[in-house]
Amino acid sequence: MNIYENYETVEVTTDLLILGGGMAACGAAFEAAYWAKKNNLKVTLVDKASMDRSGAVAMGLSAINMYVGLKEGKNTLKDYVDYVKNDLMGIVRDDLVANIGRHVDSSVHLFEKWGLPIWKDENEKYINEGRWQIMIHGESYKTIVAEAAKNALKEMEDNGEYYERVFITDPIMEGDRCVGAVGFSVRENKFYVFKAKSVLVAMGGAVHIFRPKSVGEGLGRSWYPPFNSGASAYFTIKAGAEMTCQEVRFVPIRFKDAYGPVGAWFLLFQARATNALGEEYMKTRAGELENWLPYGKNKPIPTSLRNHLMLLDEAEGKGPIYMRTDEAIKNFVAEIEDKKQAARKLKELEKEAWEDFLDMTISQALLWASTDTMPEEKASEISPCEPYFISSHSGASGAWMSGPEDMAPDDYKWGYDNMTTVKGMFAAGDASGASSHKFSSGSFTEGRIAGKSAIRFCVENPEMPEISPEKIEEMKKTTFMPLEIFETHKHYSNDPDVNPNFIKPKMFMFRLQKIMDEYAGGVSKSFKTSESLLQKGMEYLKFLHEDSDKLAAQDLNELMRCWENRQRIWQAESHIRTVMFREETRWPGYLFRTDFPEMKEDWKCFANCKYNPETGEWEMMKREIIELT
Ligand code: SFD
Ligand code: AMP
Repeated sequence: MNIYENYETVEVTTDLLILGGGMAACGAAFEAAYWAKKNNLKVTLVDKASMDRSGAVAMGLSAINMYVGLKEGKNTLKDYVDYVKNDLMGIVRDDLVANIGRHVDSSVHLFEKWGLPIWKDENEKYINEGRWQIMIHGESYKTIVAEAAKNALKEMEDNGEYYERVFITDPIMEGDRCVGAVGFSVRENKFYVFKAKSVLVAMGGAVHIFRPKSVGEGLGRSWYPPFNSGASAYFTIKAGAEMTCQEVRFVPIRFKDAYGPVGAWFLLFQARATNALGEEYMKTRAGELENWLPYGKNKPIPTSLRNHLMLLDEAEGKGPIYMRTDEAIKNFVAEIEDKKQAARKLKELEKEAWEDFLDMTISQALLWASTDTMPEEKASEISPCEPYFISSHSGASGAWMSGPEDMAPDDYKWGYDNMTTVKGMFAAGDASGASSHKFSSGSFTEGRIAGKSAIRFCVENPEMPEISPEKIEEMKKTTFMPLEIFETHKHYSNDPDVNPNFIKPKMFMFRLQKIMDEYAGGVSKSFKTSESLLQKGMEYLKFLHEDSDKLAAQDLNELMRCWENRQRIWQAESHIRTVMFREETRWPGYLFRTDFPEMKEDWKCFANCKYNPETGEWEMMKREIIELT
């Protein structure tokens, strides 16, 4: 049986290939369209889902978390770089953060022009949630941004196009250059071969690598979107790109079970978080911050340290931990003497509290409704989530990037802005590392930077690379192998999910999550691990790698699930390897090395890794931190 022969091969030749349709990809398409038109070049975007509602912003958002306010004089670029650096305990690329920071405000102004409602005060000024965050009515945020990106491509006529519901699997390499990607339609019997002069990776971060807290009937619920499954990390690692900060996972504190974000409560509503005894761990445990200097004494206290203090309370059995929504709302109203005015303010706050979740985490509003929770009357539990890989929030994992020409130190640049160490391959958003706190607006902005730069690469490298047809045929076979395996063995047992000849993707995912949870410091281990646990985890991961050749798919949807898991294990492996390499604890509330429980000066550096596609070997390396003055 040769199932793959039933799938039509569709060849697409383009100049710039953008992978993903999220915030970074939309920014890339918007900007690249402008520069491509000037040079008569073609731009093609490919998303596994539908751009209107794909990626992390699918449900919408309630704030734009990166707005510097440079022109208004709200903050300086240095303020922003210092803030990000402190939050990541010193481990960031100043040049990348500053490059996004100096352009991000203009992206936000574009969003507003395209119709995104941003909260304004009586003087028409944006209303801030915190110093860097501005409030939006953002249920339709992604639809608005996607429309602008699609319009930019449509205006290019034959030179602009986007493919939706096409899942990207592997990079096409010719020598040391990335010259395209292959993938398959999740709806039609089609295999896609995209040939390009430059490729921009923006397929988001990774979820469901660690066992989630949501199991049983809640399975699938997570803070970050379950559809982002490590495609960016897989693609860049497999192409041989140097990766950075693969150990820096993000453990967000969220409203328990429905994963509602906490930012608006801490910053806008000024709520306190307390334990079951009513103690405020940020105060009672302040002494612990002395162990994490200089970061522990700076404001705001880094995210991983805030987590750490909460985890210490939990470890002593002082939970549940509560977000004191009731107290916060009452405090606002208590200051108002006029009763009518106070009632009006109460209604307004109630509305804002519900909108915060209806804008971006609808399930949290549903959980409140189903548990009779009126936030103005009853506090809600908060707790740490399972770890995610997302470099655009308070994590940092991703590809090691060439920095901006006019700012980056020599060691940080090797050609084009936002090019990875692989020729012709660019990255942005969650795909690029060491430039945290870019969020939705910064990811879009970084996409713009990378898109412009990737077009310049096409102009300066105009030859269309040759791709061997044999290689493509081999990739096609590999892509559809899970369907072949299922068809070959399906009659061996009477349950399509249980068969000694293959493994279904869901079972495979459970195995991966068990390994990561128990050996790499997941939720059940309170985010703690050690060399010996990691070694054991690597041993099991090796078996899992072998078993990935036996993944089986009953239909196209399951084929996608197979590939999602194939991609996840590469993110998992690079994580374990880098956690093992960094012999210290630097982000204690994300990951605690019990064998190296302290932060060390000689580890104030990047921990990078690189997979060699020729030999199959990994190389681990330290890279110096060079700060901008
Ligand atoms: O408060 C393939 N984020 C927030 N950012 C803000 O600015 N404000 C907020 O209020 C935010 N909050 C928030 C946020 C995220 C989530 C999930 C929630 C709440 C619930 C963060 C931003 O959303 C995030 O920084 C950006 O979206 C990152 O952009 P990008 O482009 O790196 O990732 P993406 O948007 O998720 O897009 C990924 C795309 O890749 C596609 N894809 N395509 C083809 N083949 C494959 N194999 C693919 N795999 C994935 C996806 O479909 C998608 O199009 S708060 O909580 O922090
Ligand atoms: P979150 O809802 O946790 O994703 O946070 C949204 C934004 O608020 C991000 O920029 C966070 O870094 C920031 N944030 C959340 N909680 C706090 C806090 N307690 N102190 C300072 N900043 C915070």
